[in-house]
Amino acid sequence: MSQYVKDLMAEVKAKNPAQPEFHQAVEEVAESLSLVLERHPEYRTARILERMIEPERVIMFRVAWVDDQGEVQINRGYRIQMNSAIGPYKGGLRFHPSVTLGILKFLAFEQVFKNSLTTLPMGGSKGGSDFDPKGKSDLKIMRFCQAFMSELFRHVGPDTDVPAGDIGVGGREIGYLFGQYKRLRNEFTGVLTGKGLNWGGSLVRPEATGYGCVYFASEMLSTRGQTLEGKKCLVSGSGNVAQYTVEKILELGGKVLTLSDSNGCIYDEAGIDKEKLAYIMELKNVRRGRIEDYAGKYKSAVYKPVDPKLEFNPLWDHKADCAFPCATQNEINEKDAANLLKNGVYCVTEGANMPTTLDGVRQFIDARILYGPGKAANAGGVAVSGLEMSQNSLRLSWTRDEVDARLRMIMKSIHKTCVEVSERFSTPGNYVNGANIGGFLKVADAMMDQGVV
Ligand code: NDP
Ligand code: 2IT
Repeated sequence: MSQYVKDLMAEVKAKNPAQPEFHQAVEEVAESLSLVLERHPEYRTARILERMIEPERVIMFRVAWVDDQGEVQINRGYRIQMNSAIGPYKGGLRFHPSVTLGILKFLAFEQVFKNSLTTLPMGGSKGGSDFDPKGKSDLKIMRFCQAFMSELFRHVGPDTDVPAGDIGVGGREIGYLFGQYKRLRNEFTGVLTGKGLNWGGSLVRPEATGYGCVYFASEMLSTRGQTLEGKKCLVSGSGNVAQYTVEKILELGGKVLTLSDSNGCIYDEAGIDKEKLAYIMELKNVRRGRIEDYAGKYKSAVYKPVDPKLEFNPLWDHKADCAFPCATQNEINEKDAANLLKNGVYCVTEGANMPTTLDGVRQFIDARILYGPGKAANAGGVAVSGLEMSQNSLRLSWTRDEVDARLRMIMKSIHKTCVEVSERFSTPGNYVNGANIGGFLKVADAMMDQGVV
């Protein structure tokens, strides 16, 4: 670690105590950027990175609401407007009990680089709440969303900040949030993305993160003359990103062996085929059930509940070629990374944001496997959100094929940027440096042009 990175990290930790995920995200980026800052002292003089780690604005608010039993509930709401150098703030909302300021700051920081990589004009933000939607009735969810938007509406808008979904926020929540925004503003505008298809949403947005992630994996494999055909794949999670990752892997001829949720994971040696995926989609999106039920229905599958005493996740301990972490941050630790490598996995493509710890990342890089970090590999979701914004502005909608073709082109272009930038500044094939530096340069140059703000 260079002295510059050491000093920066000491300051970040002192200034932002108890935000370990934010420290982790900054450290990974700062290590990559030390390569650029040596060659471009002008960025250091202008203190670009120091400015980028300080959010432009943090909004934190009380969300008080009455549940369907008439009880008063209080949650905390947030929006972190991180950087608007290249466009209006853009990023998802997460509803999960683990949400804290530090988690959302790491996500907003990652979003700035990711959005820059998409080639579209979007700044970076993230928001959400410690509200837990699990097991709650539609009425409770609606009441919470309305209360949340009753404060958020003053801070967002189609040219200011455009939220979307993330963990715990899907089509249903976006609908309730949009309804409340429209009521308060008396305006029908593209203030959120991930909207329903008959009220301004874009085709392929629900599929975009998962599909994009698999397109990115295909691009990485093609550098070794390979495709996904016949590859054994481990996928984690079973929500939006995991489901469409599985769908696209199957379409390209791969075999999917695993899935998970926060209670446990399943391993299906016969493979999760299209019919089983349809069952999972119904289980998770309609009945909102648990992945454990899968093993009850399909006898070829084994279920393992989460065991807090285990130092590794058994999902990553199977022989395979490719891994797609699609659940949450830090789901691949040092031991999991070692297990993946031991089991022959040589292509890891991150659908989730920062699913690998710093130790895990270092192992993948040292082993020179194909490792696509989240800010590059999962950018397809926000990219199609950007396309939804364009369609809303034009007041027209593109066909499924048109949006999918643009998504493919964007993922190809992100891959190309990662490869070219890694060759220019570091070791060819180091997608971590490629994504961090590639995402940084566009934002840094815009900040240089716009003066000290
Ligand atoms: P969903 O809420 O649809 O699904 C999340 C999945 O991850 C569920 O299976 C959930 O299990 C599991 N999960 C969530 N938190 C934990 C936890 N603390 N421990 C174990 N498992 C957990 O969210 P998405 O699929 O949208 O998001 C998944 C990941 O992808 C996140 O990292 C998100 O930031 C990232 N992402 C999402 C994008 C999008 O467009 N939606 C775009 C880019 C990245 P359970 O059912 O038990 O809650
Ligand atoms: O992490 C992400 O990129 C998202 N949750 C999607 C953000 C968006 O604005 O579509």
